[in-house]
Amino acid sequence: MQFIFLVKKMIEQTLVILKPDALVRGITGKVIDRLESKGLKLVASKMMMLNEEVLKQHYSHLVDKPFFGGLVEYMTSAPVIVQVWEGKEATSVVRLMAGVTNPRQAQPGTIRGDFAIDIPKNVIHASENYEIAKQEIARFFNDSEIYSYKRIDEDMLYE
Ligand code: FUP
Repeated sequence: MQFIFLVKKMIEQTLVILKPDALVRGITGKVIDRLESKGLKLVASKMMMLNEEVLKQHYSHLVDKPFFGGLVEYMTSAPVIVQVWEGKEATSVVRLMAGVTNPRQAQPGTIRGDFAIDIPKNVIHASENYEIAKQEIARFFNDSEIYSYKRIDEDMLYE
């Protein structure tokens, strides 16, 4: 019983944004395929246009940076797909899979390392840590928009 509780505790939900360049370049499927193949579970997904107001909240740590205007321009240049992915330590797993901010420095094998070359056009947003993930998910989704289901391979994926 205690063991099951510990395993459940490590199951996290994290926020992903497939950014405008992912949609405009038609590579959303490739990114989603990687996350699904890893064993992560898509539990919420919606397409939307972002605006400056929500970006000021989402990127509050960057509002004073000289590049913020350009970041808003890029992030509002086309729709995005906002998603919640679930899995064991999902936040750090997705961050690792995304790669570092500057795609030229991102490792090959990461999403940014394989699909992008210049900031801010780095394909994907992934929550920085679990506390931030919870805030970001609440920013974009109501509880009723986040689904619960079992993947058919879940028993094989997890110890
Ligand atoms: P990350 O957590 O990797 O998405 O990185 P940040 O939160 O630091 O940055 C958010 C976004 O701002 C990046 F994805 C791209 C953009 N950015 C720039 O345009 N210039 C910079 O110098 C840093 C970030």
